Amino acid sequence: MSAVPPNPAVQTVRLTVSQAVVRFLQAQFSERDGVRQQFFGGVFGIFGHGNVAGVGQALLEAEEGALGDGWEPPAQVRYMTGRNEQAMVHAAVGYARQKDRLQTLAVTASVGPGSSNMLTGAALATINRIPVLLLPADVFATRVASPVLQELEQPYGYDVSVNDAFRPLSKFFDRVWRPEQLPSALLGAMRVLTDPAETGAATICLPEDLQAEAWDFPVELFRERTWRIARPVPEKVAIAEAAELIRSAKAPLVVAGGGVVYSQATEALRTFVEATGIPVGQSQAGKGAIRYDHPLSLGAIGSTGTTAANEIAAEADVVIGIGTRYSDFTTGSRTAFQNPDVRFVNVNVASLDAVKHAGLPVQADAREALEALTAALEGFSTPDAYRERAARLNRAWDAVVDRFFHSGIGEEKGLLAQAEVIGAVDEVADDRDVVVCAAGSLPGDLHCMWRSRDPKQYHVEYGYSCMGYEIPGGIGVALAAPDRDVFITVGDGSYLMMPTELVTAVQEDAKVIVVLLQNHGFASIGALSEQHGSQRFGTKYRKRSESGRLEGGKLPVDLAANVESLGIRTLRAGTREELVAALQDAKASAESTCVYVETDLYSEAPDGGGWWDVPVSEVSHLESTRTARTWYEGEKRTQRPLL
Ligand SMILES: Cc1ncc(C[n+]2csc(CCOP(=O)(O)OP(=O)(O)O)c2C)c(N)n1
Ligand SMILES: [Mg+2]
Repeated sequence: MSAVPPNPAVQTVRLTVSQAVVRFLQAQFSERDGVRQQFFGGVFGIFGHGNVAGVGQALLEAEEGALGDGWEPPAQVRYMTGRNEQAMVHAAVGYARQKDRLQTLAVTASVGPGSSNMLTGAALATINRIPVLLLPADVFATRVASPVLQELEQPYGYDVSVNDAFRPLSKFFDRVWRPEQLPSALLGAMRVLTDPAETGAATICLPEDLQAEAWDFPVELFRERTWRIARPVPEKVAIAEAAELIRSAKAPLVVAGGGVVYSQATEALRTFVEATGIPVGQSQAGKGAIRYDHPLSLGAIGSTGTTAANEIAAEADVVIGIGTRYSDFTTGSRTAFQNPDVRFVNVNVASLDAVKHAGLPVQADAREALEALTAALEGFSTPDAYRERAARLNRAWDAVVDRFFHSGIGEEKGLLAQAEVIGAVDEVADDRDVVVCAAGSLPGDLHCMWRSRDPKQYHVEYGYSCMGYEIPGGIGVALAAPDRDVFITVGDGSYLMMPTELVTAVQEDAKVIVVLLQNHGFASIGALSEQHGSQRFGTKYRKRSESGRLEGGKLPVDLAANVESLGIRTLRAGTREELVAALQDAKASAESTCVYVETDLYSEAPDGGGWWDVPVSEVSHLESTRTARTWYEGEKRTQRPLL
């Protein structure tokens, strides 16, 4: 306590730092377009000695309503126990993404491994630009008993802890050594979480002794606050320049990214493209920006794109990126745009993205910019022939998808192809249901084949493409949207990485439908390995054989039984009819269900002509590698710097 007496006019309340944190969380709201909502829909946690008697005690007090001083929480923040800290962050990301970043969850973890388990989740949130509040516990501020259990000691600095690893992964990072610092840390985190250009993981480290320490907090810290999520308007000159460039285009193309969806600009996009006749390719996060059957929708673009989008992209002279960060999958590792004179117009709230590919930056909210561009392009349209070509390409791709969905290969081979499984999910899912995925061969197949009918239907985490996101991320979606069915599509590898949050789904009565595809290994990386000359090395789940290599029999694991053991009803499907029936059963049920299906590791996906830069060894004694290297060097020749 400071020796200087405090200002007697400032009303204070004596609380622990943890009690102050929880009280603050209950008083935060966000608002956009006149709609206001509680910002923190809940807190996920796993307690250990680092947070059990600090944040844990404060959450208990909040749940009991034992606040003593008559303070009425403006909103209740539900506490949920998770099973793995990384998974809890994934669930928070799933929740916030489903809520278009207008709401999120906070996550509390114990000191040391509990906190460092959240690092992957922090990176995932920041890369995908999704707000999550992380509250890792930290080592004693007072150092009275250092080193404490789970403390990493650094000889060069005693103020360094494991939590410093959050710094490069967070959009906001603070460690609160003294209670007086808490207000600025909380307000700083809120500023970043509610800023569409800056958002990502906000991390506030709370030393375990400080969590339990009391201070006379100014009462005004806990007043109800409404954070308006900004819609930055474009500069007039930027719109004028963009409109002039677009008017000069012969073959313009929109690349729609996640920003279109988060900004709820899908109607504005439709109006814009219908007025101008500019067709739309979509990134992974942008899928859903326009309905799959809109005549100007070209579907997925880039490495896992459609022939429709990639054919138009190859010729496009003006590419209008909207809310996209142009990842390598979107640009086919900078091979998708082959017109030598191609120019870019980039609508983005973040300057980082707005200037990419030497683009003309329109730094603004997607909806605001689309409305301004529609007005500025009055009277402009691409020729009818261009519109018709887009519609024709759309229909041609849809016919390809149809063939893959109904190939009948499963019946022929006695083992379903992955595309047949996606087709069955597509058939059973309602327009508003959500399909969730993150890693493996499913994201690529879903990207090019899923028929998005609603802006929030397609939820593939492909910024970090993190195996293990699927189940907790899907649970986050289910918590955010209990009025929609959530189909979590997950491969065996990703399932094994992080299945345990299914227990949390049972606990929270969060209904999910897990479609578990068992192909005994990595179809994705296996195919990648083969194409790149590495002969599928180490990509199958096999026992060690007599030769000493991992080439023996299949592992006798029963993943369906594993799901069942976690409290989830499981249906096994062998044929397409059985699969459709099981999915319908799962949809009709009020409970979570897993539909387990064995699929072919060598399933084929349609080829949309996209490329992805994955380097092949320059020298090798293996013929397979040398052949792949020759192919790779040829492909590299089509890559452009776009400077
Ligand atoms: C955490 C993590 N580790 C490694 C990878 C690299 N990786 C991408 S896909 C994949 C295999 C996924 O296997 P599975 O879920 O069975 O899907 P399949 O490839 O069989 O479709 C791996 C290892 C990753 N994306 N995330
Ligand atoms: Mg697999």
